[in-house]
Amino acid sequence: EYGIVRPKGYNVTFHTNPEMEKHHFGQTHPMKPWRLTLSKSLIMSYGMPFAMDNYIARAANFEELNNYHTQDYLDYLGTVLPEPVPRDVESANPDLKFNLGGSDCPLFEGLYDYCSMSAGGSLDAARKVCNREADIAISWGGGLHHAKKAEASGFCYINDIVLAILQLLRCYPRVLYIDIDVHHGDGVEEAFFSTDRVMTCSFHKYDPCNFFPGTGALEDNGPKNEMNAGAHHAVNVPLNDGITDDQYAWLFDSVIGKIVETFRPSAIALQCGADSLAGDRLGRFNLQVQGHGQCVAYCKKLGLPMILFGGGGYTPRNVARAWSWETAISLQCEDKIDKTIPEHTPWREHFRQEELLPSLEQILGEARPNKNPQKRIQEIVQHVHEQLRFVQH
Ligand code: ZLM
Ligand code: CA
Ligand code: ZN
Repeated sequence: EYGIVRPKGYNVTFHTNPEMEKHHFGQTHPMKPWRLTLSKSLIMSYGMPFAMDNYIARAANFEELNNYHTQDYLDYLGTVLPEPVPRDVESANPDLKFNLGGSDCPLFEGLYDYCSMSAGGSLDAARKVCNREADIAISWGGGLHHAKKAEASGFCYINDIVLAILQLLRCYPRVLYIDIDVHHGDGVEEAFFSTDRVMTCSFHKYDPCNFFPGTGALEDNGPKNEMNAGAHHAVNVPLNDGITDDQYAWLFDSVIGKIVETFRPSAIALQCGADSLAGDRLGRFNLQVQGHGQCVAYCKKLGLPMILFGGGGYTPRNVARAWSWETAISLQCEDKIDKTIPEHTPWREHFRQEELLPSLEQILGEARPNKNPQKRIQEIVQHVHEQLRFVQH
């Protein structure tokens, strides 16, 4: 009814698993898998599924997870059971194995299934991009960028992004990883630290003592040893509270433009964490749906095969707005959709009391004061351009 048609000349695949969305990290934990249900239903209410190939993501198997994660970590993850009484305080559980069972990475019912479904969606997406069956493949249930080889971290247990990039590397010589989540993409940076086949670039709030995970300084650009192939192949864009759409777009275009020129990626993996939006429960930035989506639009214009991953995002209605808008950008139907949330959707019903005419673009939450002086933004671009003089492919 919205007349969303398949984009001419290319294909989008969409990978979700409704089973994944039913899992709970705990009553007040900020990570709410049902934000995926909200996003999916908004995307459906716009009729977007008619214009793409929709797949139910299968669960990744042990062998696939073992392509990055260690056997002993996976064995433990697969057998450990939740505590009968949930514990909220780390001090109550001093010997956390593999960083599991604290308040950030709690043990919950069906944890292993949740992790393997998230990874399965991202692996399916990577295979579609490898087979050239997808120009853009979307895995909003993935993007769990903090998980380490043998450790859970920051709400992430299995690094679906690393697994998907390893798959892309089987068919593409060089992959560019871009991370617009408000947190530093430390797990992905670490996994590809010593290779020149993957360049990682994270934009994040940086305040080593007060903001998780505390890594990702401007000067952290990979191994310091020039003989290591990974030298200069990690780009970090540390930011302060309140960055706006205009500043972010200028930074993004300057940094990614230069990376594409020097690194010459053959495929892109873009983590679209929605906690960089204004009004996020954990985030600190001032991005609007428009500014967040600009990053997706910029990458799409490069015309390279691409995977879009989810990630953070702790104000579920805003997450649904951003990921719906970015699905529309992928389908090139931004101009065809009505910015007023469709009336007959479970989504509209859900929020009727709060917003009379909820709009796709108008996000919830107060603006934060901008603590990013223009001079600092220019310094960052200057540093990145100097760093990239060492990169030539
Ligand atoms: N405490 N409950 C982003 C991952 C961010 C580490 C400080 C826990 C929280 C947070 C958990 C219900 C991504 C840290 C925080 C309080 C040690 C973080 C449980 C509230 C709650 O109410 C909460 C009891 C919890 C956790 C806040 N944790 C906020 N920030 C970060 C991890 C993940 O978006 O990048 C990708 C998906 N952790 O700051 C502490 C140091 C644990
Ligand atoms: Ca980031
Ligand atoms: Zn985050």
